[in-house]
This record gives sequence, C-alpha cells and structure tokens, in this order.
Amino acid sequence: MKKEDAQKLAFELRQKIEEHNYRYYVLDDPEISDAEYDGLMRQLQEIERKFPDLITPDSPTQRVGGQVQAGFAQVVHPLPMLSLDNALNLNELREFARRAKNLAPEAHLEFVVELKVDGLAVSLQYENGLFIRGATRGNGEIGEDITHNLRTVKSIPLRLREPVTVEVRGEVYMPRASFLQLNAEREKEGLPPFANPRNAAAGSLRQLDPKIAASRNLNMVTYALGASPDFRPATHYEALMTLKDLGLRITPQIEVFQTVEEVMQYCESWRERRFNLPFDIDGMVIKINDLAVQEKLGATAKSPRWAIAYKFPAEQAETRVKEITVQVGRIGTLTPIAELEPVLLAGTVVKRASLHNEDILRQKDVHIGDHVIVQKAGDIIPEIVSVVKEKRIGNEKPFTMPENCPACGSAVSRLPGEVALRCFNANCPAQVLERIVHFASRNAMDIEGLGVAGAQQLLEAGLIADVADIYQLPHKRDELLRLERKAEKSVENLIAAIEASKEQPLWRLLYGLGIRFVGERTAKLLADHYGSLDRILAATPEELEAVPEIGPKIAQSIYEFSSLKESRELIERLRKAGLNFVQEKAGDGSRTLQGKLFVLTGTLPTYSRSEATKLIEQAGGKVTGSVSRNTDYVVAGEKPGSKLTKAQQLGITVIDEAGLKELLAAKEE
Ligand code: 0OX
Repeated sequence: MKKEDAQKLAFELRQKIEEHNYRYYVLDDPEISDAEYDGLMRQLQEIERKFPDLITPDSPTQRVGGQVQAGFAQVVHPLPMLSLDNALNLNELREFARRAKNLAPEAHLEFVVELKVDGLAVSLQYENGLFIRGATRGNGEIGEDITHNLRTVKSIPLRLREPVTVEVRGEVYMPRASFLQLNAEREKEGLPPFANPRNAAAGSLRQLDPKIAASRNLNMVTYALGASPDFRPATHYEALMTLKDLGLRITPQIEVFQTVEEVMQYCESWRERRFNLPFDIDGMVIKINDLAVQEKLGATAKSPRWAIAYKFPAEQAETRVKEITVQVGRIGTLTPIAELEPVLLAGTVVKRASLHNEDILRQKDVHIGDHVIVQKAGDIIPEIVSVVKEKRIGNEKPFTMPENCPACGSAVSRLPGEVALRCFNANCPAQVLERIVHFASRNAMDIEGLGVAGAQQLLEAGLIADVADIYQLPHKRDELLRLERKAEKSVENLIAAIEASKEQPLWRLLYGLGIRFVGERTAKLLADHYGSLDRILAATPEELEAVPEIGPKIAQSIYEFSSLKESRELIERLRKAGLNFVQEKAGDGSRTLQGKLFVLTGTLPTYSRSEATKLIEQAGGKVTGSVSRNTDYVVAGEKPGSKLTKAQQLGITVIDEAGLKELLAAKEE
C-alpha cells in the first residue's frame, strides 16, 4: 500500500472507529458487531504498524501506548472539585430543597436527579477537542495526573466531536461483573481480592503502568461541566446534553422534576431497582437545574448548596456463623467459607459468605459461632462486614486453615508471594470435579447437565475421570441410564449437548482447559492470534509474550501446561474425540476485505449468492442488500437489477466474479 493511501485509509478508519465508539458508549446504540469493530481496529493497527509515523496521539490504537510513569504529577484543578453533602433520609432531602428556596425565593426550582455512580471522581481537560490531561479529585484543590490510565478507558473520547476547550468532571467505575471476574482471577493468582468495585477502580487508576488499567474493564460517566470558557448553558440539563453531543458518556437515567415530592419518589424507586444495574450506585444526586440559581446559592467550604446526595443505606443483616468450611478450587486454591444461619438480605436468602483467604479471615477475626453483620452491596456475593464481639459468650472457636487438603489429604502450602494456600495434587478429587465443571460451564464448552451435581455423580460412578472422558459418554448410554435419577430424556439431552460442544469455537476450548491465568479474554486473544490449539501449545514463552496483552505470567503458565506429559495426552484424546481445534484466523492476509461493504446483484457464473457471501465474510467483508454511498463494491453478474444502475449513479466500483476472485486472492503488500 502506498503511504498516501495508507494515510487516507487510516484517517477514514479512525473516523469510523470513533463514530462506532460514540454509538456504543454514549448513545448505547451500536451499529456493528464487536467482531466488526475489532476488524476495523485491526486494520488500523496494521496500517500504523507499517507506517508508524502516521500514528496520531488521538488514534484509538494509542490508548495503551503510554509509557510506565515514574510517579504522579500534581494537577491544580482550575475550579475546586467539591464533594457532595449527604441527605440520609427523605426529611433531609426536603430540608435541602427548603434551604435552597429560602436562598433563592424568587426562583422556580427545578431538580435534576441522577444516579450516584460509586466510583472515583475525575477531571478531564480537553484543549481544542483533544484530551490532554486527566486527574483524580485529590483534596479537591490538587489532584494526581492519571492521564496515562484514563486514556485506556474506552468511553473517554481522546478527541471530542467539536474542537472545544473544556474541563469536565465525572466518575470512573468498574462494572460489577468485571469486578467479580477480576477478583476471581486475583484469587486464583493468590492476590488479595478488592473489597468492592470502587476499590478495584481506584486501584486500577493508581497504577504507574497503564497496561494494568487497560486490562481492567473501566468505564466513565460525565456528570458536570468544569472550567469551560466556551460554554454558557442555562441549565445543568442543557450542559449534560451538550457534553453528550461532544461525545462524552453522561450519567444514565437522568430526570428533571418540578417538585421535591416527585424527586423523592424517583429516588425511592431506585432503592430496589439499583440491584439490576450493571454497576453499583450508592445513592442519587439531586441538583438544582438552573445554573444562575446554582451560582446564587454558591457553596460552603466543602460542598455546593445546589446539590445533594441521597444515600441508600447498605443492606445489612445480622446472623451467626455455624461453621467455617474450606473449598478447594480448580487449581487447588483453598478458600475459607463462612456457613451462615440463613438470613434474608436484599431479597435473597444468604447462607454462605466467602472469607477469601487466611489473611482476611484473621483481619476480620471471625470465629465459629460468632454473630456477624453481613452486607450486600449490589447483588454481589455477601460479605462479612464485622463480628458483633459483644455477643460472644466464650464458646466461639477460632478457625485455622488446615495443613492438609480437605478433599485429598495432601499437604497444602503457599507459593512464594501468594496469599492463598494451595493443594498441589493434580488428581485431588475436588480439583478434578472443579476442572470438569469449569470445562462444561456456560462460558466454556457449554454442556448442560454437567454442573457440580451432574459431574459429581458421573465421577462417583466411575464414568468419567477427566474432561476427555466426557466425550466417551455418548458410547455409554446404557451405563448412564442405569444411574440413579437419570431419565432417558436427560441422558439424551446430555449426549446431544456433548456432541454439540465438539463444534465450539477454539477460544472456548482453550478457556475450558482451565490453564491458570487464561481467562476468556486471553483465550480469545490467543485463538485469534494463533488460529489453532496446536500452534498455541507449541509456542515458546517468548513467542507468547510477543502477543499484545499477553504478559510473562500467562506465557509461562501456558508453556508449563503444554510441557506436561499429562496435558499432551489429554489434548490428543480430545483431538481423537473430534473436537474443533482451529479457528478462522482473523487479522492476517486472509482478511483482506476487512470492513468492506459489498452488494451482490445478478447471477454470477460460478458462485452461488450464498457462496459468494460466505467468501466475502470469511475475508472480513460484509454483504448488504442495498447500494448506498457506504458501499465499497457492487459485484454484478448476469441480469443485474436496479442495484447496478444505482451503483453507477453513485460512482461505486462495480466488479464481476473474476474481479471478486482477484480481491479475495489479493495479499496485502
Ligand atoms: C456521581 C456523581 C457525583 C459533584 C460536585 C457538585 C455536583 N457519583 O454519579 N457528583 C455529582 O455532582 C456533584 N454528580 C454525580 N452524578
């Protein structure tokens, strides 16, 4: 490709990617699939790899490109970042409105109500549309420069849709599902888990190496205009809408109300509904809409008089620890679990709470028999907040972690630098069970009927001993039918699910193997990069590390797995069973039509319409039904219809089947 062409294409790709980002993050209305989006990114990365001097600072590929920082620079906020006063009940909310009314008696008060996203307040500075600096709130006057980390947050535009100079404020947070996943991974790695999504977000932003923030699914909502010489909106609501138009993601579920009663009703309506949100909120924020009134009300030393937070109390309950048990995970991690007297909490009965590891157990000083306060923030697994020590009567028993694995009896120990105790017996029945359950789980091979109970039954009956044995089950129909409580229908369903799983995409198989540190995302990256299981398992640690986002720990773990004789034997048995080991390889020369839009018209000499469509899609292109300005090629066969005329009118390139074959065969230079 010539450099001028590359420059033009890179420009177009960046515009497209930014537009799709905006649709995805701000409007919540994506137009293309994740795979198509990834395709555009890969195409841009490829161009920038070939022509590094074409890279621009606001290129979507440059989010993670930053250097590891030596420390955090200080940032003086152009306007202090105030915090919010709290209203702890509805009366205090009424009081807030009354005070405002007293201070601005002539004004008709209108209230904007927003969700109070539970994250970390940040300030973003844009200059002529370009994101130049992002900072924490710090003490409100001076914060820390965390630009390198904020650049990795995909909902923060690196360039606004207008070349304006503006400072905005918002909250960076971690969605609950990402938090749970991150903690699960950390526990596997023997790292201490984060206490809640807010700490996880804060911990991610307080890193000098931006790769860490980039690997942690962080998100941001904007909730206010900061110093903004270019803007004079009349209301807060108008300011938010302007920010949205500029490409920033604003707090969702914003409503404007005329009376405090309506405000209170709306706030209360979120008390239970908040648990259905994908992120935690710790209350609602009520702001007076009119900015002139805001100015008139001003602020105290700490917080504005025109805004208040209405906090929901965390849902807590008291119960008793009946027992502390120890669970053995897939890679042998021992986790202490508090078995509780059942208690109703935020609508569900809670019977167990994870104590995470020995350190946390000690820190909370939980004894068997203790009365404890349990808490649920969002619909997260309940946690033990504290022990009600006044209720101790003397017969409570402290708990010490066992020296031997409760499942197999082998001695347990800690790896250097890890918090968790581990059982290192790969044949430990608890680990075997967990490995099978993980392999069959919905996010891996998705074999219904192989949950804990199902897998346990098969293990006990001696019908399976590892994941490869699962594929022998279809030949053991009679034995399955003889199992207790197995109806014919459920056996048929299990066999069908097992057969269907053979066709699962490569990443699911790789993830299902349960290699330490190989989560879903890593599995997808590796499957994409290597295209086959054999190539992944043949790679050296150095080669693996060369794959973007794969660090030394993951590389070493995969290498250790593939070096084991047991693993190699297992893989061969899975291959023999007929599992899919390969994947359509994306991002290499075979996806030369990445992002290109095609329209087919008329009858082609050799390809059927569906064959042509398949070939185009395999090469990364897309076939649509009608010609528009966005169409890249019209493939015309015999008896083309009006689509050909339209293509000619719009000046779209028209090719025949031979032309299509040429495009498909073309390798990038
Ligand atoms: C939030 C949030 C926080 C900031 C200082 C004056 C108004 N966590 O979602 N703060 C504000 O606004 C305050 N709005 C929010 N939505």
